[in-house]
Amino acid sequence: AKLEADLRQGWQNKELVLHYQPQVSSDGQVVGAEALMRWQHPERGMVMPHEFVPLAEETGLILPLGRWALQSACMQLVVWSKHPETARLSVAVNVSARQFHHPDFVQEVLDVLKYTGADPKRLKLELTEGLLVEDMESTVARMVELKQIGIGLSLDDFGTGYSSLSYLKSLPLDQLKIDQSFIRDVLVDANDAAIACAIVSLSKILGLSVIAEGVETEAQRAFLLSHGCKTYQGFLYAPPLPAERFREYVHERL
Ligand code: G
Ligand code: G
Ligand code: MN
Ligand code: NA
Repeated sequence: AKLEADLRQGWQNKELVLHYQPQVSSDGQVVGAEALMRWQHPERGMVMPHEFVPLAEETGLILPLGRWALQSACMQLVVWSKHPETARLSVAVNVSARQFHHPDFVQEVLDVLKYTGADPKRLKLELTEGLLVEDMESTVARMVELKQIGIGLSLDDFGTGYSSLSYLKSLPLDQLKIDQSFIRDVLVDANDAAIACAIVSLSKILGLSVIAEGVETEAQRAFLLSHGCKTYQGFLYAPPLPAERFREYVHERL
């Protein structure tokens, strides 16, 4: 209850910030970023999402927080669009089940795009498997609406949820995101390696792009590349960075 009151207060005091973690292609180019929320609490310090996102989901605070994250990320896209070095970057925003299934979600996305002037083609939404198995028919309809706006859809934490091949086939996705739990030991655990490779193959069969998250070493990256995964996110490149640091990072890599 204390944390909930603090979060409401922190939200009103504008203590929430978005950090951006680079997504990098096999030729070393930064192609985009995942936007990740942090809460800069005056006494607690930097509070990470696993400490407050579940609470925000339970209490419904995730609705205003999620809308704010979407809007901030879209404003960042507009800033990036004005500089040639960053104009081609995409941004991926995490979306909770409660947000996605809210009746006003699509309209809110449209409002944010209109208000910010962001290019929907540079915006990706990260959805989780759990969110998609709920009422398949209306979920697919909603995804189709988002796709028609031009937004990309990425399936986050892939492999950890209810992955069934039959439902994957019927979802209008653009990307699978290999969960970091399969990447961590990909070089030493044959099962993790097999799963990671299977996800890459599956993405090819389904005509989707694929990104590996939690890539920490050059050897992991080389293994993934040799198995056809050509986009990476993880500490090998950079942790989630404040917007200003992210901009510097992109400049340093040019
Ligand atoms: O940055 P970190 O690895 O601590 O983030 C952990 C998780 O918190 C992410 O994988 C994501 O599921 C969740 N998260 C971070 N930012 C957001 C956000 O803006 N919205 C939602 N719904 N979840 C987020
Ligand atoms: O959206 P998702 O729940 O997948 O959020 C990704 C989380 O993983 C973020 O909280 C981010 O800080 C964390 N993360 C990003 N890269 C790495 C990495 O290379 N290693 C580890 N252990 N965690 C990472
Ligand atoms: Mn994510
Ligand atoms: Na993830």
